[in-house]
Amino acid sequence: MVIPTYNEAGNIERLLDGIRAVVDANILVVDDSSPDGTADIVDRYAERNGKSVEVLRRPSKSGLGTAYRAGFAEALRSGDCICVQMDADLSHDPAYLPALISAVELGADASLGSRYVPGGRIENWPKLRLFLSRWGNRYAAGMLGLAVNDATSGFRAYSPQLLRRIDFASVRAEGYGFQIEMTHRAVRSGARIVEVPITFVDRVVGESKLSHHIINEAFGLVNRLWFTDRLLGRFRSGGSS
Ligand SMILES: Nc1nc2c(ncn2[C@@H]2O[C@H](COP(=O)(O)OP(=O)(O)OP(=O)(O)O)[C@@H](O)[C@H]2O)c(=O)[nH]1
Ligand SMILES: [Mg+2]
Repeated sequence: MVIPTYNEAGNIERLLDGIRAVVDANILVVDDSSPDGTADIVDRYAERNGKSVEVLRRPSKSGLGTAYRAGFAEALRSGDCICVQMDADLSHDPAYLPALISAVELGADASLGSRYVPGGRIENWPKLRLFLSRWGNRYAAGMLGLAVNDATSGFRAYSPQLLRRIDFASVRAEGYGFQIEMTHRAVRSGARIVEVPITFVDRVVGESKLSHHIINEAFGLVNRLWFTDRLLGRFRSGGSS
């Protein structure tokens, strides 16, 4: 399990307890020197609870995409394993982990915790935030032909074969863009993707890191991927499309 953190001191212990109550997994927290001491809290937690929890400390806040890449690379170094990602702010309920993981164990290449399939929900988001996320997802899926309902979800499981096949290390986007680009590469590689309905709860403790920059980056990325898809399509069809 790869969990990126920046200033999640008020959430991380509850999250680790929640995860360990439902799955037996190695947990890697990727922390960017959070000023609130998140990494030290994880280290103390690991001392009390054993070796299945570790923290990867990075020198400064470097964004979500680099945190996932570093985490997946570290996870795959220790061998082939299903890689799960989730936020540390308690928006993602560990109760969904068994469903996400077993979907991959049963043959899916990836499973997404989805807010936008029947049974999925969002609690406590302001209307503007809901609108942005819902229409952002529709735009990305429509433009790129993704055939998934929640391409920006940060709650996912990947098979090791898929992660290697899509060359995750070369994905450059951060934030929501990272999730979209990973989904795009997975779909283009012919991956079988399963969506598991989840109830997403807005964070109660700590601050959101969402910014205009992250939204602009995701929007620009979808347009860029749309354009390269068209170019590639032209080459493949001999310039006739
Ligand atoms: N290591 C690392 N983790 C980060 C960084 N930015 C965000 N995170 C973590 O990534 C997860 C998602 O970040 P959030 O701030 O919850 O962003 P979000 O979920 O897109 O937005 P909200 O729904 O408003 O909270 C959380 O666990 C954060 O602590 C970063 O630059 N580096
Ligand atoms: Mg969040």
